[in-house]
Amino acid sequence: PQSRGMLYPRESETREVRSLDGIWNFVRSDQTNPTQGVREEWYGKDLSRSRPTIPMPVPASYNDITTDNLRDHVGTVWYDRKFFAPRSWAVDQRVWLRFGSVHYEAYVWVNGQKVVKHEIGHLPFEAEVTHLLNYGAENRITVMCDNALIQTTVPQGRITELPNDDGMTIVQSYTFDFFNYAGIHRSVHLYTTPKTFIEEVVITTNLSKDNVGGEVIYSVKFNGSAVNEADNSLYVRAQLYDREGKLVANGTSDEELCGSLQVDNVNPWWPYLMHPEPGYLYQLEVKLHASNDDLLDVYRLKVGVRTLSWSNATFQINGRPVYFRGFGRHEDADVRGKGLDNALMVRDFNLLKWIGANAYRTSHYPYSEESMQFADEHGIMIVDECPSVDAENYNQELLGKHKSSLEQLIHRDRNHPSVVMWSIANEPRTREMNADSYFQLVANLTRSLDKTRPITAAIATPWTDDKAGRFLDIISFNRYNAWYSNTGRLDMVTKKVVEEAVAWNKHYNKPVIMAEYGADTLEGLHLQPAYVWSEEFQTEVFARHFKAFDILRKKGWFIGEFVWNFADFKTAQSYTRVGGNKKGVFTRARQPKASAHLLRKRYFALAREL
Ligand code: GCB
Repeated sequence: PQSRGMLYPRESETREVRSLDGIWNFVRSDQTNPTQGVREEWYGKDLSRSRPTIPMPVPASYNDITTDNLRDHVGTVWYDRKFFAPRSWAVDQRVWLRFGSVHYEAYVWVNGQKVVKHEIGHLPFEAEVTHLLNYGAENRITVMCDNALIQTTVPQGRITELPNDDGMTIVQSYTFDFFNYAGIHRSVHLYTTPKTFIEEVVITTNLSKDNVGGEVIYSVKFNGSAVNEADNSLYVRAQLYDREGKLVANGTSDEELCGSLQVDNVNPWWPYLMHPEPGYLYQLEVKLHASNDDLLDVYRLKVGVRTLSWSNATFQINGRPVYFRGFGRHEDADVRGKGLDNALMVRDFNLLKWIGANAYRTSHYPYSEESMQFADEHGIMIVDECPSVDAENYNQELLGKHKSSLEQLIHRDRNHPSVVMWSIANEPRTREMNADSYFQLVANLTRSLDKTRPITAAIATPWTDDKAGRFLDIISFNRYNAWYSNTGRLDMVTKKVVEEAVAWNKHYNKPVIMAEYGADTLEGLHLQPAYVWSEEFQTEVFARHFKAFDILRKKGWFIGEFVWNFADFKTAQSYTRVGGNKKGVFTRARQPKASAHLLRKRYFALAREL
């Protein structure tokens, strides 16, 4: 795993950022001959010289772009494009190539030279390319991407060879309930840093009891040698600016490049609707200096000052108990699949705010860095989930990758005030043999990487059989009363939800969240009395859950409700899915179903009350 570097690419007086987004050339490999491209060294020349290419947008999933069945392709695909490296970049600096995410596995070449390989989607990776570029000239970047999921990938899947009408074919299957979109999903950047540069910034924050005094603790790592050999005493100047751009604190680091800034009359970071000014962010300016005071590098990042605390009964932010009004979500849209789309992202946050939500879980994988920054700005709390979904058949290799995914996730997201909890898995098979030792190791690693946030996992195993909950700080459970169990029975919801939540709490003596509940709903289908798939039914299912939640809320330890799902989304084909999973409160085009209006009333009422 890459446990260093990876700061989000930002320009400054010492850094330049260039996007490589746009239309790339694309080739799908022959499914029965997946290693052909590597054997024939397609990365050695323009892809269009080895085969016919088609245009492919970056960022986007490739699956839904064409009119043939690229959607169900299994195995490798190839991308390439050309770009110029300006002459000015040749002098006295480094150049980095950074991918926001490629799903599932990526191999990258620049000018035919191997640069980096990365496995596990939804997470960024980068490599230095300073010595591979032709400056003042054209360069070529080639990416091979493999979407195959097997028993040792995160998430797991199975590849089988089956007879079809043409002979044999490769089939990808998986149990998780969202389409395995693939490709270059997020932006590709080239960026420069000085030779000696800021490689890592880690922020933690504190508040005095009365929330008036704030503290921003920073720790910086640099890479590269000091300017002259004898000079090993670099230092950092840190300056903190408020929203208006006024300097509110500044200081100089110790020789470990650590330090802390005190902020009087601090504006703490608060969740949406918990304070008149939610999502308050300061800007931290980090300047790396040589001992002769020469300015080496500058990096700026947004900082929210807040504290988290939790016990066996509550979860608190800045000393005030929080009740989560949220959603499970997906990065999913028509045509672009899981590709980063700013229009969609901004629309989604507008809808979250319209409906009064204060949180969502990044079910079932890390979401874009851009959306994490947006959540910071808008006071939306994030339950940050790693890409482990439906884990089973626990083995060492899987454990290693699962841990790596959490390490990479925490490394990427630890500075976001919006991230208030780590979710280490969704619906793992926790009754299986070895689930206890496996999750103990995963939870221990997570805690060793970040002690400032609690750990949860969304569990669907009945509490009587579960072997993972005892390693968590907060219990999240997923349950579909009146849908997967007692289908259609609206009269069998409220009591069951109350009973199950109480049982989880009794069993583990920890705070409890209902992390998923809901019903598939085809917008425009109206059936009275309520019948499954109708808007009436979804609305009734919600109303019955609200009754349960209101009973549970009085008990103190019940700390949140998350609807499944924010919006309709694409899944693999199955006879239970009509064009995908339709449990959205919004359609895939992001328009409200009837249930959205009911949920909005509830979320705003809860916000006023708490
Ligand atoms: C679940 C899963 C989620 C599914 C959902 C459903 O329990 O966590 O990924 O989409 O149920 O609708 O079946």
